[in-house]
Amino acid sequence: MANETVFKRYSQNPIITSAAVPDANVIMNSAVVKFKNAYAGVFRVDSQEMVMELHVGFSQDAINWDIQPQRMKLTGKVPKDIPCGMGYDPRITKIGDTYYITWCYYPTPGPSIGLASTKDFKKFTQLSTILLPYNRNAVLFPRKIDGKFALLHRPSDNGHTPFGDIFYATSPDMINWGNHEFVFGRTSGWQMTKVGAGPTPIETKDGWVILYHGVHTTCNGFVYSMGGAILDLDQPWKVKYRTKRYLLAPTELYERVGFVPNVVFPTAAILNEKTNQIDVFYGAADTCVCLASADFGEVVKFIKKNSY
Ligand code: BMA
Repeated sequence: MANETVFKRYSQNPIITSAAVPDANVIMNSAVVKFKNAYAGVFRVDSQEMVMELHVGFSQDAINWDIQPQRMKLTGKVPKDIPCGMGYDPRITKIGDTYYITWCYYPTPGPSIGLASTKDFKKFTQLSTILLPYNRNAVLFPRKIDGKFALLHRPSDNGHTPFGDIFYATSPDMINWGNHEFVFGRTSGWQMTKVGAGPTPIETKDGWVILYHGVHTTCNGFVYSMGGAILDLDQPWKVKYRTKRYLLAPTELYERVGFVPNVVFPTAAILNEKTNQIDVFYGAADTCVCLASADFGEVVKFIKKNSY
């Protein structure tokens, strides 16, 4: 296909459309992980009322998904007056035997980041609202760094934010977050306007490999593409490499045409440790979920070779 780098699109894309849930308007930016001997996920389902909801789903092969028709149920510290299971752009990170979900929602007048945990994808416990307005996306690292939980996040504003940079924060207990460090910001070209973290960082001997979205502003609006970076293992706010070329940009019809045109928005990655293949799940045109795959070694090489 045109404009491909090391990532090749799945020939049967999109893998999930609004047909997967009754009354869905779109199903897009969603989080999936390995779970037992199969896969589980939390999906962003925007309803036909144009309300953003989270739904749980399961799959045997990570391609064919059964997504529950009802919203995800949360117990725990769910803010009063917020319909349970509302929100968007979830990420899932496994730490030990627990899966943590971070997502954006509105317990206040502005976008904030919620945190919930589950062990079985049946019972979800909300732990807290971990980042106050205005913040639109956050993803946890899969282990403690220097004795603390860690995440990447992206401060925002209340609208279609015309800026956005990636920050690092830590917590002793998953509830109280601070020690913010700037990681990297917008530069030029496909990432000239804003950047935001995507799937859970992957630990390698070279550092934490991250995939992120970058936004270009055209006379016709924003264009969202995917890039990659490698962050220092012990001090992840130190950027070792970062792609100057994109890894994947809206090119196919399902990426260029949809509810919001020209969007490739990566939110999950599954690395097969036997084959070293990485599968990236991304929202396309704010309409559907797509898959692109690569040899992970080639991704690391690409990031190093095409770095600023
Ligand atoms: C961002 C988020 C994403 C969306 C993207 C493109 O600000 O709202 O959910 O995919 O815009 O519309």
